Amino acid sequence: MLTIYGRPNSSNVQLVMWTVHELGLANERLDYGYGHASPRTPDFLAMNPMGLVPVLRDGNMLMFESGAILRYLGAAYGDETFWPKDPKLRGPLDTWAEWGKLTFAPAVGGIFQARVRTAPERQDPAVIARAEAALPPLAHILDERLDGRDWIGGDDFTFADIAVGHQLHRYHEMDWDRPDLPNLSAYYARLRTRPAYRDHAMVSYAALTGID
Ligand SMILES: N[C@@H](CCC(=O)N[C@@H](CS)C(=O)NCC(=O)O)C(=O)O
Repeated sequence: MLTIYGRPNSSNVQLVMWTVHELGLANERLDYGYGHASPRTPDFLAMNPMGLVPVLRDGNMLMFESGAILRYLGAAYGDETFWPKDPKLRGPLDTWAEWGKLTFAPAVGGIFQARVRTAPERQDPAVIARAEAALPPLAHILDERLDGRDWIGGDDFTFADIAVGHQLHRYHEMDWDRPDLPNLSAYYARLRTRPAYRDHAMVSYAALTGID
């Protein structure tokens, strides 16, 4: 039994919960983080000194950092398609997983922070404009990657789709000037056919609106 500590409206918790359910793993999720139990108590800090969610417990093992958790779950429980053992097959997928987590997700997060989390009276048009300028070039890169491919790697759904796709709900739901990108739209439609995505990555962020 896996235990995941983290609130369901955290995008990083969503990444982990989507993975766990995509792989069909027995789990329990405990509500920690903003609006829930504090992740800054000594007990929680002993699990993650950053005081952030998600944290994963698998038996006696503890992990934080959602990207590392995704890779652990893939290596421990994924099949050859989801997590290829051959480094030459996994390397290109991991390239996109890293890009999704370290480049694309922060750019989505920039708009999310500026437009959603920041209360209207504290929103700064210059910050919003900068955030909205940063994302379209990355979305075009993703759209090109998806040209002729159903999934990030090609024909099969893999861990890379989770690292890239977990932010696409916010990408499509936020009120911003989204570019018209047909491959990306079709990819998002494909993601939405997956029950684990619908249940764990398409979570309302209403409770985060205007909190900063
Ligand atoms: N790099 C970390 C970032 C974790 C992170 O920033 N978590 C946020 C939620 S997405 C958090 O814990 N916020 C404070 C809180 O909810 O109390 C990861 O990928 O796991």
